[in-house]
Amino acid sequence: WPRGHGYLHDLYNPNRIRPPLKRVEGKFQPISWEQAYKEISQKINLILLEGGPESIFWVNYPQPNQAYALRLMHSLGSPHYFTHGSTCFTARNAAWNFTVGKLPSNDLANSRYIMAIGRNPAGGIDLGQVKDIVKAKERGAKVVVVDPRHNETAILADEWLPVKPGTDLALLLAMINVMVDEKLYDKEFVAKNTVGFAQLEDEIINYPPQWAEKICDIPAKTIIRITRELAGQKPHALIHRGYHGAIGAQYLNSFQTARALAIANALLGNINRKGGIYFPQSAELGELQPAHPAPEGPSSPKADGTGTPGRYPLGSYGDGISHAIPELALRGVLKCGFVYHHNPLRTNPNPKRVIAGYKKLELLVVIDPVLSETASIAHYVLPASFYLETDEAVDTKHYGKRAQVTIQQKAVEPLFDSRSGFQIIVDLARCLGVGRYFNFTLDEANELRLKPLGAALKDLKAKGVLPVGTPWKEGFAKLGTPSGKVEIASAVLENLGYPAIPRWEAPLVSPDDKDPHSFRLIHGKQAIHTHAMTANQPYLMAISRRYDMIRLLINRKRAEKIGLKDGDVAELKSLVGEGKIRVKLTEGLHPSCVWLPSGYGIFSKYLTTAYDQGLSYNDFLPTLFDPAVGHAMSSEVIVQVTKA
Ligand SMILES: Nc1nc2c(c(=O)[nH]1)N[C@H]1C(S)=C(S)[C@@H](COP(=O)(O)OP(=O)(O)OC[C@H]3O[C@@H](n4cnc5c(=O)[nH]c(N)nc54)[C@H](O)[C@@H]3O)O[C@H]1N2
Ligand SMILES: Nc1nc2c(c(=O)[nH]1)N[C@H]1C(S)=C(S)[C@@H](COP(=O)(O)OP(=O)(O)OC[C@H]3O[C@@H](n4cnc5c(=O)[nH]c(N)nc54)[C@H](O)[C@@H]3O)O[C@H]1N2
Ligand SMILES: [Mo]
Repeated sequence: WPRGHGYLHDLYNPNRIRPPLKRVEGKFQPISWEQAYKEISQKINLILLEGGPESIFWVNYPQPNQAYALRLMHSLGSPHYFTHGSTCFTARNAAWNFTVGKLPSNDLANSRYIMAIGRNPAGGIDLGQVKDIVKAKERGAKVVVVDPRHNETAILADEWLPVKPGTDLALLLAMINVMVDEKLYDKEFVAKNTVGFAQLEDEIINYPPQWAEKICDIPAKTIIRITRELAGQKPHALIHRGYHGAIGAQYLNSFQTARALAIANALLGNINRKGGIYFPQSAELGELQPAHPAPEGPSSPKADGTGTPGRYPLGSYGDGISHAIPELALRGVLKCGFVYHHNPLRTNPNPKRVIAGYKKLELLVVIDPVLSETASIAHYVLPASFYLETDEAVDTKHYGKRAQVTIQQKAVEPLFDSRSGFQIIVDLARCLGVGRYFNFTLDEANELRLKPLGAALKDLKAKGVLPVGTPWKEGFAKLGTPSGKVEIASAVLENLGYPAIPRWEAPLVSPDDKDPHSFRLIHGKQAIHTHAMTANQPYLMAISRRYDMIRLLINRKRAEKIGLKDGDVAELKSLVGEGKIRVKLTEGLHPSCVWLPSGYGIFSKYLTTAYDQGLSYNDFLPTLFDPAVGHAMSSEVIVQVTKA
């Protein structure tokens, strides 16, 4: 709710950019659209001669027009289209892909037992999921939350297990151990629909609950009891498939943790079952070709190493590793970039390094409604119209039981001189001499996208959202894995040199038990803010202040040991950053960590409401790449906490 209301008001945010801007000797000057396009394409033509098409990239938080951004890069011959994925979800996606072939959803409403491990739908909001959890509870379901912090979902839960951060893998391995040892798993499902169970039986004996207790801080008897309860409700029981926290992109062991989580679900026989984990109905949008032939595409691999054997074999080629962009820029591999609906200077790890990298670019074009941190160092800033002012490409939503097709339509005429993302992509293509790949209007493209779905553009425009395809049906069908079954043991992983069965792997770094000032720095969403982009919204910032939300959470006992009282200012130091922030003492946090809300720490001086309020976890985080997936490992950071 507040996020929707607050974001709505951003339409009139006084910090919005009016005309396109060009940076001249450190100062922004207005420039016309046509002049900006002309200068940008001239620079790109020079860069193309010098560095070839591979030196150009586009990075965005995907929007409905992402297919056109990719098409623009491909029409120039560049493989370098990136999303934010490596800072969000790539470890989780990779694990589900290797285990069941794709990312599933959770049938929360019909579940009898819900376990959420490092996933907080009431804070990292998904309102539909919160409603479904409440529905399940009203029908008598039990909800267990595993989180180092007593999060917003824990308020709805029957039980909170304060796990030691970075060690959920031990908990999950022990739960699997109990399921196998006590034969609590779904024998028929396992026999028919999985491969590798015998190997799991052999290896899982290494991980009894008594072993896990010492690592993850959850008592063995609790692990045994929870596992029995969960399995007692199978197949209408589930462990949430996860998003960002714990298994998304946080730890060295996030991929193994997500694999163990997927396998624990499969042992419950809940794959594509009511009240379990299910495969949402998909709706494939239509193609522009043959009416509008696709560009040939790039001939070189992605420079970040995704899709290249031996580099990041489990990485996502489609998303790329976007937080590698600054490194590739520093090495001169990337020379020119477009940043759209994304703010890597604030949302990537290690801002000093990110700034150095993005500043090294010969040309940086940022497309955003405001002067974000990234926009503030760009050569050109193109004012993107806000979603309320924009007609966009049709899109699909397929994480529910019925696929949906959606359309974004403007509610008001664009304010100032802003343009839609789609328009900007088409304009850029024209100026760069690849306009032939964009010889269509938005409506024509939308008609083609809708064609195979049997929905008419006219109806979609009237309704905004239409259900398409067939409704979900319960039951196991052949999966997209090599065996067509759930891969408890994965031969592909083994061939790539990774364990076929999840194996215990410690986090990359751990706090020093003997040092009272040493903590792991973890983070999470607050329900009223979106990433770093809503801190500048005056109403939302007013809520943050009124409810005193810009604070570092610290375990009460540990705070007292280092002389910190509630409301004191603490100083935080890591290998790469330092900063000061007021602390809030709590019993609701595991003693080994401190917890920072992820929405603050804005340092663009153009964002006048949010500027210099609070800190961001990225300030403390070194530039890291998980060796298999390439994700940012955003909680592998130790900070020294002292009274300021
Ligand atoms: N500090 C911090 N870092 C994070 C996170 C965090 O919460 N805090 N979360 C992590 C996760 S889970 C994710 S998914 C990523 C997200 O990473 P980002 O996508 O970089 O995050 P946002 O803060 O949402 O930045 C979005 C940018 O889009 C702009 N924008 C907003 N509306 C529009 C629009 O209509 N059109 C255009 N063109 N631009 C628009 C905003 O002004 C802002 O500059 O960050 C990761 N890193
Ligand atoms: N309000 C709000 N909602 C959002 C977003 C937003 O920016 N703001 N962004 C959307 C996006 S892009 C995303 S990715 C999702 C993210 O949704 P979630 O993944 O649910 O959100 P997070 O807050 O990143 O992480 C969830 C929880 O993981 C906990 N955690 C941290 N470390 C560990 C650990 O080692 N083990 C365990 N078990 N828990 C741990 C944190 O304390 C936190 O409560 O939210 C989406 N919804
Ligand atoms: Mo995310």
